Amino acid sequence: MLDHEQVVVRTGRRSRLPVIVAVHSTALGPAAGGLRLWHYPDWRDGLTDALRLSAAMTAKFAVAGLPSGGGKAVVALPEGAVLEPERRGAVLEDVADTIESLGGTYTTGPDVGTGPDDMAVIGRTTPHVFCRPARLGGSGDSSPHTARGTLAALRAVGRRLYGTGRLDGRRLAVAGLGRVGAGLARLLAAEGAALTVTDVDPAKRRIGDELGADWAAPDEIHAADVDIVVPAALGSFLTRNGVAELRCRAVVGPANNQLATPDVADLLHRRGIVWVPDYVASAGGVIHAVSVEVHRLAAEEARARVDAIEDTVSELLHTAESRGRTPAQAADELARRRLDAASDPAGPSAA
Ligand code: PPY
Repeated sequence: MLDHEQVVVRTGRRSRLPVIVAVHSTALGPAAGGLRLWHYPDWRDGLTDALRLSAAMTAKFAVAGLPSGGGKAVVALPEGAVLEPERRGAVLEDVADTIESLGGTYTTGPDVGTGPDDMAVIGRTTPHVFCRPARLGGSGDSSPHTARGTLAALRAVGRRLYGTGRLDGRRLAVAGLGRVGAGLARLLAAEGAALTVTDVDPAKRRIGDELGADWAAPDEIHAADVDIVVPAALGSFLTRNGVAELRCRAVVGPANNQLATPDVADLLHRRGIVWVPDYVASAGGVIHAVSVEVHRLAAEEARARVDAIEDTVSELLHTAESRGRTPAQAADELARRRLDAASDPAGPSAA
């Protein structure tokens, strides 16, 4: 069964590339979610990604308590394809046309492979775009806020496991040094955490050196001897086999779609490893963008909403424990309750 409200797949008029927009749910409000410009073996893999990522956005907003729905856009690039600036512009205009044709049902934003400058290009065609550079009236790069929100989630887990939200002296392994991962690693290093880091791009080693971090191989970092593993790269970081090799007490990070299969959440729980659902830990970016651009909050108030991820995670961990649930189940149930309340003809109640 298709549980998405709308999925658009088009060949871009200019780029001839597959442009995919998945609107999972608008039950809580107009859908939002980033544009992923990434390589896939087949465009259908991009479609699968868009379907999963947009559903995660619905849950992300529901748990964050924001009146937005879940969507995602994917442009599936063939493996090895390199987009020169002109072609990139054509791709972005194709995406912008598709978004504009949806009339506000879906607003895009940055995701893997895109950033504020790309949002500026899209903004020339459609107003339905978040995170344009500040000089153009947008809220700018969302990645520092995603990093900050993940730090808040880490504090909640630290408090739960070690009785303090301070992370100095804790050992953390950060897998992925893209915009969010590197930003988060910097925040953690500044606080005095001992870091092990990696990235598929060996050039990122420089960042690790700068932070005094150990370097691990990308396919081994999950098994690092640390307190908390932080997935900050592409999805499916946690596989069934990988869970057996973990030596940490918690896995908390900003990457979307961390679990290769949903049952991995139960395996983690059985091993006594705390897993904070990715869509909870990674919500800082959208929380900031929507708070500033839709709700017109001042920077300080938007930051406070991002920091409130710490309370959300604390409550989820508490609920999970008191009801004998995994944090994943507790978060899914909270999202479900809020979505059901919004679709209830009697009107939303305080779910
Ligand atoms: C995500 O949180 O996964 C996103 O899609 C990023 C994002 C950030 C800001 C606005 C819209 C989407």
